[in-house]
Amino acid sequence: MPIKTVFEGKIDSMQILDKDGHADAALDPRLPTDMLGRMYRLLVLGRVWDKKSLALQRTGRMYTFPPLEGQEAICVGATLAAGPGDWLFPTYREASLVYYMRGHPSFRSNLMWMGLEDGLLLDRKIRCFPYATPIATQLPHAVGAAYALRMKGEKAACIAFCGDGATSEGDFHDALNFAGVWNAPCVFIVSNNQWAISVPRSMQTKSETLAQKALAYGIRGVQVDGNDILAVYRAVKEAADSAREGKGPVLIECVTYRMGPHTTADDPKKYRKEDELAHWRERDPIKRMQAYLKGKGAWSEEYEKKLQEEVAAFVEKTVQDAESFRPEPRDIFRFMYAKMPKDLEAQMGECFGGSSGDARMEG
Ligand SMILES: Cc1ncc(C[n+]2csc(CCOP(=O)(O)OP(=O)(O)O)c2C)c(N)n1
Repeated sequence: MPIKTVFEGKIDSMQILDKDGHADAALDPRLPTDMLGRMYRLLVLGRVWDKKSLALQRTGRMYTFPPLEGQEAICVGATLAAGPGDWLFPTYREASLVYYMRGHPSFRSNLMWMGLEDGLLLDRKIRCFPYATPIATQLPHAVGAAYALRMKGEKAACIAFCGDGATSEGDFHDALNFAGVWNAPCVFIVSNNQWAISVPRSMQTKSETLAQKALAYGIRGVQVDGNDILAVYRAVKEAADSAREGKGPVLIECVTYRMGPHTTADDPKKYRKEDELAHWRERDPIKRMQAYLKGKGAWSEEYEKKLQEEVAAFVEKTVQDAESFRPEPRDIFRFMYAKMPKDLEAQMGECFGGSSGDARMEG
């Protein structure tokens, strides 16, 4: 039998802004200055909020928290690229920033990390799913939701985030397979931050890229520089537009680096080298966007000073609002069921007197 090639795959990689903030003129989406300013503010806000949360955790005012430092460009770029009707499925790491960008009150995101369920009471209108801690479980949910959107005739896509470690989970592969077979309007964003807690990317898979995992499921895969917000924005916009048009799912691998610990319970000094961190610090997504803006005459020391002050005040207010929030004790009972069983209602009556009404998580 003659031998013939039955499949050949290739993965393209895109970078628009290099590490010094120089843009590739052919690829630059040439976004209006107000949009670039919005992007930059959100990147800075992400960093400032993250550092504040770390400080709160270290001083006992917040529980375990997963820092985002270094990965801000992915969720900011992707969320700005999403259409208003699209649904977003973040992980624990980018959830606060994604929810805020979609209209969830920022203090509620702080509540999430203060152990209060109230933080995850998301208004359906913002079209975001509550994040799930079990790795990769949001991916089949996103594909199911994408399929449902199409069945309902809504021209919208689902945009689901996961990490490099998640690509070793069965749920990741189930999701890609279903997305391919159903041609579901779903965009998968893999934030390849090089580490899954203490497990390096090299121990995760022998594949040269994570984007190529898409090819096995018959869907398009692309790699972008995840510290380059313009590349992320452009790739996600193109992918979501084409998914909405019925052209199928896309997987986007965003190459980045987790600059901080996995969570506040982790100490990365135990398993990774300082020079690795230094290499990535030079590729910081915020520094390069700042250099790009400066090159366009849209950044100055004065602008930065004002922005830092505004963002710091915003984050302070977010903390104050979260710390002055008082949860409703009855919610211990009310969050569990859509309709409260009689025995639970009786127990609640014993604790607080009176009757319950139904749970608050309706609609
Ligand atoms: C199903 C499952 N297995 C194990 C864990 C424990 N765990 C929490 S975070 C994590 C690493 C995830 O790494 P990655 O997907 O690369 O995302 P990152 O945390 O780097 O953003 C693991 C193994 C979990 N939460 N869920």
